Amino acid sequence: MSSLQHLITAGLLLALVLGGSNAQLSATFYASSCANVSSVVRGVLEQAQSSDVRIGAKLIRLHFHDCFVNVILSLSLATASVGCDGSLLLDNANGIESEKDAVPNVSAAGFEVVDDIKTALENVCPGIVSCADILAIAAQVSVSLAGGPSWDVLMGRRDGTTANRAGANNLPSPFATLEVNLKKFTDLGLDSTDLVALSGAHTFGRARCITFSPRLYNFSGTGNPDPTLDTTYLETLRQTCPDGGNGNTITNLDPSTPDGFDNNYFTNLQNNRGLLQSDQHLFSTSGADTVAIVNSFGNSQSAFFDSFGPSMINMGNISPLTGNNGEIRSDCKKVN
Ligand code: HEM
Ligand SMILES: *[C@@H]1O[C@H](CO)[C@@H](O)[C@H](O)[C@H]1NC(C)=O
Ligand SMILES: *[C@@H]1O[C@H](CO)[C@@H](O)[C@H](O)[C@H]1NC(C)=O
Ligand SMILES: CC(=O)N[C@H]1CO[C@H](CO)[C@@H](O)[C@@H]1O
Repeated sequence: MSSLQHLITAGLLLALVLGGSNAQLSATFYASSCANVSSVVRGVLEQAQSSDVRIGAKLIRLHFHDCFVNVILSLSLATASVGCDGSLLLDNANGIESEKDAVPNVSAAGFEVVDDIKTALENVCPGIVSCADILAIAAQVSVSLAGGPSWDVLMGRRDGTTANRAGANNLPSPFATLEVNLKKFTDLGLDSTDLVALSGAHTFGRARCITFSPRLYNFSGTGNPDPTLDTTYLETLRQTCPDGGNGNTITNLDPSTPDGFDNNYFTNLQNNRGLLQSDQHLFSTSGADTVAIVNSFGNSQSAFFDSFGPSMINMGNISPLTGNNGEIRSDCKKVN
């Protein structure tokens, strides 16, 4: 073979390897089996939103947690739930160690609405749409209902039959350094742009005082507040979260437009008004490549919107089960 042929062969092999894990995810996966899937999800979410303005934030966070089970910690790759496979939704039963019980998950919510979506879909196309895909579709519909960008959701994931508590406990932490959290993304094939764009989901939803109150009173054991925190915002947050008060009190992740999906999360960071320490690190870690990305998204909402969908697709591509692997659960809380 000529060196050109070698090059082409190598390129084809590489494409096969890279494309192999998600070859069957497609924007038209349900075109003939459940063409109305998106509008059914949208209908249930519009209804749910009328009684819970936070539901969209809850649902996109479920998709993130579902996808982010850390592969490295899995003891048995053959059976462990790695990636976007709906395992997060399983209740404890028959040897399933539910991810719902993992530490970062104590505030995860929205499970009832996932069940409502599943019921609505089983009524129109029984046994067709996986719970893992429901989370991916619900994430996109939630962003779009809150005024954010649209993107073509890739579908065709199947549901896992095991859950993995060790992995779920390895989710990124609000108290970790940028370096540690970025590594959790790069380990899963995501990059700095994905980390910054996806963190932009903190443009809506709420966080509990315990997830940021060390910044307000005793930052890193210094006895002082986090010096990167804007002093006016610090005073506001101290009123919401008094020292030694109820750690479960919630506040807006984006104080400027709490329920809208926009780029204010990034302008907040530029003004030292990031709520979580991990949010502010994206802008305040000196020399980090994330600083320029925050600036680009803070200065241009369309730059953020253009990146958000592709990064959601990258996240949704983390080790899905496809083909004959896994199953289509008929109840998202239980394996069939
Ligand atoms: C470095 C990565 C991340 C860290 C450290 C982080 C941390 C957190 C924390 C601590 C909370 C508050 C939870 C509580 O009150 O118990 C939260 C809420 C939230 N997170 Fe993240 N997160 C990260 C990435 C993401 C990503 C990638 C998404 C989605 C694409 C996301 C979406 C959300 C949403 C929407 C909420 C609000 C949920 C609600 O209102 O119920 N986060 N996050
Ligand atoms: C699709 O679903 C929506 C929302 O549930 C419903 O209004 C519409 O009639 C459905 N269309 C078809 C063709 O089933
Ligand atoms: C702050 O935290 C450090 C380390 O945990 C502790 O030794 C110190 O007593 C705390 N200071 C205050 C004022 O609570
Ligand atoms: C919504 C949900 O299922 N949350 C669970 C998270 O984990 C705790 C235990 O660690 C459960 O009590 C919650 O029900």
